[in-house]
Amino acid sequence: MTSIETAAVIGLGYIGLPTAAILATNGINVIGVDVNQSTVDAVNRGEVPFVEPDLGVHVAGAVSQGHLKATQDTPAAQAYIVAVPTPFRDDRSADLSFIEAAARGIAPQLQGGELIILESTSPPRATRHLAEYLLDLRPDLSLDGAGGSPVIHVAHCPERVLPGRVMIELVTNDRIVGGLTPEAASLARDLYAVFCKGEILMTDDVTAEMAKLVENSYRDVNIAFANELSVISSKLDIDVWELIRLANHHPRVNILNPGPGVGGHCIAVDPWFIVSAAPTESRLIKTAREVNDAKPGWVVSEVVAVVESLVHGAEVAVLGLAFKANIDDLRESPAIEIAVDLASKLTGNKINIAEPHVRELPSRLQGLENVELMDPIAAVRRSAAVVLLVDHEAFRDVAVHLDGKLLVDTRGFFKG
Ligand code: SAJ
Repeated sequence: MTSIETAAVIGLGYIGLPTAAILATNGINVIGVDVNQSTVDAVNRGEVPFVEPDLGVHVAGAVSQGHLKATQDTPAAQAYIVAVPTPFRDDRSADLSFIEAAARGIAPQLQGGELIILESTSPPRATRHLAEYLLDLRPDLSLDGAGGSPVIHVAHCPERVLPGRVMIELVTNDRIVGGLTPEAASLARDLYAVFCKGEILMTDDVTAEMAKLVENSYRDVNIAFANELSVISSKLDIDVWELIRLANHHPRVNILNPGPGVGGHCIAVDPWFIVSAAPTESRLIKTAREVNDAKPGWVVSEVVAVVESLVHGAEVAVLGLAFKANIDDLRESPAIEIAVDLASKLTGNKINIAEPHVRELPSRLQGLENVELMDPIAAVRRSAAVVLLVDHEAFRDVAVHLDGKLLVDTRGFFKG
């Protein structure tokens, strides 16, 4: 049983808001903190500023019961959960400035006894950095009570939920809790046990940080294998989907799906944190990143070759901009890279983009003369070539309109 009654969640994004909502619907008084006033206002109205199944019901319920409210200012609380972005810099090292900004908000509120959990995906030793940063701001506190000083408890608890299934996986996934001290790990375990029905596994902070990075790198390496097979298969003129389907009949083979590249803010980012921490040793992990990052460029050259075989001025349908199926998240999306590149390479062709999960084109595609957002069937009907970039269910309906058109199906969507 946790003794924590009040928790502040710093960062109300794709992870922070679901975590705040699930804690609140399980009886914890939660104050969500975000720098963005429109996010704060939306949450206080019981609304969710992005698409995630079932999250709206949780937020609306928690706000109406008075268990969840949002503010721009970090309040006093017994626990702080930091769920802010950790992007990478140009040199691919992690940018911890959002974590430091969160710490500057928390530090003045600390009295001793608080639990501070870093949830953001972080490079090795980021949790230690957060603790040291807090203690620099508050030298009257300590991690071990040395000299009778009040203690703060610092832990890392990486999130591992899959966008699109967040509200289910928050409850059912196992969780890793890494404490700077065993007591910090126990306190964090007790807090997550309020809503987590999976196993809660305790370790130290750096192992917890690495576990999260390793999970996403494992997936990245396996997707890179599939993507490499798709390029090899194209060269050998064989169907990669059939190849993988056949190979996967082996009881110990499970090849993932090739695609237009790896997107999202996790799998395409996290492996770099490992590479940055151990550059000489991370050879496979680095190569996998490079293979996946090269895939959008390869798709563009395939599409350009197809379009060159068509009559001059033929229109091209591009289906999907999101980073994966059935979500509205366009961050780090290879589909956008491809669409932008096609628009600049195929200036004599109209690019008809369909993305049923957004109402307007992202800024990088706005104002381009040869690009228009339209509904999927209209896009396909007008076009001589069709490029499927995202396997949104909403695109099933276009299958009957593909006859006579040249198809570049980067996901094998129309095979299934
Ligand atoms: N993809 C492929 N082929 C595949 C699987 C995925 O090309 O066979 C592509 C997707 O289209 C997408 C990208 O990879 O562009 C990533 O998609 P994903 O569904 O594999 O993963 P994410 O980024 O949505 O979420 C991942 C998850 N990590 C793992 O599955 C190991 C999730 O559990 C993590 O919580 C999340 O990263 C995170 O926040 O780190």
